[in-house]
Amino acid sequence: MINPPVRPDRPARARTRRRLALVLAATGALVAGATIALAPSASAGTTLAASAAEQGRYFGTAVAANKLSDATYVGILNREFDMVTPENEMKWDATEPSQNTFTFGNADRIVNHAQANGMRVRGHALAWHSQQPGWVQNLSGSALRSAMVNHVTQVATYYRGKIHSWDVVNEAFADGGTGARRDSNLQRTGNDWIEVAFRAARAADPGAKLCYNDYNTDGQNAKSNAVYAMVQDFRARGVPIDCVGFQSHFNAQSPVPADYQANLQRFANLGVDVQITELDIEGSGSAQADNYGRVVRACLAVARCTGITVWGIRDSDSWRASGTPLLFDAGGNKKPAYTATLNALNGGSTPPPTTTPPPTTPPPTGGGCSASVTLNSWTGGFVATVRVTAGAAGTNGWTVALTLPAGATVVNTWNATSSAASGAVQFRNVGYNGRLTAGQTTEFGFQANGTGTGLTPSCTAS
Ligand code: G2I
Repeated sequence: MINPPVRPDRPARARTRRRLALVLAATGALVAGATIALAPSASAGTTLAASAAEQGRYFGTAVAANKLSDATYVGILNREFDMVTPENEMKWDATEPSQNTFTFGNADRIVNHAQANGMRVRGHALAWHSQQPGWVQNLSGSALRSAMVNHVTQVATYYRGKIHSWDVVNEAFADGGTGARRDSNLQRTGNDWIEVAFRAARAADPGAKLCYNDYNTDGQNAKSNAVYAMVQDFRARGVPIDCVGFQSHFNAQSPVPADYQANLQRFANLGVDVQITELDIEGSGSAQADNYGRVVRACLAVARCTGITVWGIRDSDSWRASGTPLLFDAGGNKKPAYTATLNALNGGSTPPPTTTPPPTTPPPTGGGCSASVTLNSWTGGFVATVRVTAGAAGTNGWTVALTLPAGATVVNTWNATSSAASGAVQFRNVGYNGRLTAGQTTEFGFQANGTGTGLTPSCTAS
C-alpha cells in the first residue's frame, strides 16, 4: 500500500490533500496495469512528526513569533512538526509586562498558527525566576506570592483548552551537588510556592498536563534526585503534577548521560509522563547525529515518554547558534542529525500507554460518569491511572469504585481520596477536580503493592 505520511491527530490540510492527489494519481497508474515498486514501506514515516506519530509520540520545536513571516522557517515547521513551544512569548515578561495588564499578541500568533496547522502547543513557562518583568523583580513576600498565583491563573485561564502541557514551574532547583532549591525571589516566598503554582494551574486549566521542567536533570545526579523526591512527594500528597520535562541541552561539557533512559524511566515509574522539552546537541556530523539517535531511542524505550521537542528549527535560530546544535542548517537543509533522528523514530519502540484509553464501563449517555484505568506495573507493584469522564449532565462530584485483587494494597493516592487500602475501595474526588462539564475528563491515580490485573472501575456522579 502506498500511503502519504499521515498524522492521525491532524485535521486535513492543503498539503495533505496535494499528497493525496499524487497518491491517487499513482494508484490510477497501477489500476491501469503499470507495474511499480511499492515503496517506501507504509510503516516508515518521512517527516519527524509522521514518524513520531506512528510511535504514539509528538515531535515539536520551539517557535519564535517573529520568524513566522520567514517562508523557509514556516515551510519546515509545517512539514516536520506537530507540537510547538513558544520560545519566549508566554514568559512572564512577555505576557504581563505591567501588573495585571496582560499582552498575548505574540503568543497568540504562535497558538493561532499551531491551531490552523493541526499542531498542539506546549505552554512555557508560567513561573520561573528568569525573564520576569521589572515589577515582579521588585516584589517579595506575600505581594509576590499573590502576583505569582494571579499570573498563573490569568495566563492558564486565557489559554484554557488550547495547551497540551504547561511548564508550570521552570528551573527551581540549584545546580551542583546540594540538591537544594535554587535561591530566587519566588523561593523566598516559601518552600510551598511550587505546589501553589501547580494547584493554581490545575484550577485554571484542568485539561492540560502540568509539568515541572528543568536542565541538568537528564541523568541521575543530586539535582535530578531532588526533583525526583519532589515529584514523589507531590504524587503522594495529591499535588497535581502530570509530567516532568527534561530540557536536554547537551554539548561537550554536558554530554548525553549514559543513564539518560534509566533516569527517564525512574521518573515515569512515579506515575508521571516524561517529555524531552528543549533538545539541542552542540556539534556536527556523525558524532552529533549519533547523540540525537541515542536521545530519540531512549525516549521511545520509555513507554511514558510522550514526545520530544527540539529548541529551534535551523542552527541559525538557536539561542546558541555558534554550537550548530539543531537538525537543519542555516539554509534549512537537513543535517545528518536529522536523518539519525528520523531513522531512530522509524526504528520502533515500547508502545506508550493509550492517552485516551477505551472506557471499561460504557460511556454514559445521560448523567453519570465513566472511568477507565491504565496500569504501569512492575514486579511487586503498580501505578494505576484512572481517567474519569463526565456524562452529558456533568458532575458536581464523583466516586470510582474498584475492587483490588487479593494481596494488593494501596500505598499512595493522588488527586482523589481512598476509602480503604485493600479490597473494595472507593475513590472520591478532591476539592479541585469534582466539578466536570459534560464530556470533560480528569485523572487520579494510586500506587499499590501487589498486582493490579483485571481492575474494573465503575463511576458514580453526584
Ligand atoms: O536558555 C535556553 C533555555 C533554557 N531553558 C528555558 C528556556 O526558556 C531557555 O530559552 C531561552 C531562549 O531560547 C532565548 O531566546 O531563554 C532565553 C532567556 O533566558 C532567551 O533569550 C532571550 C534573550 O536573553 C533576550 O535578550 C531576548 O530579548 O531572548 C529574548 C527574545 O529574543
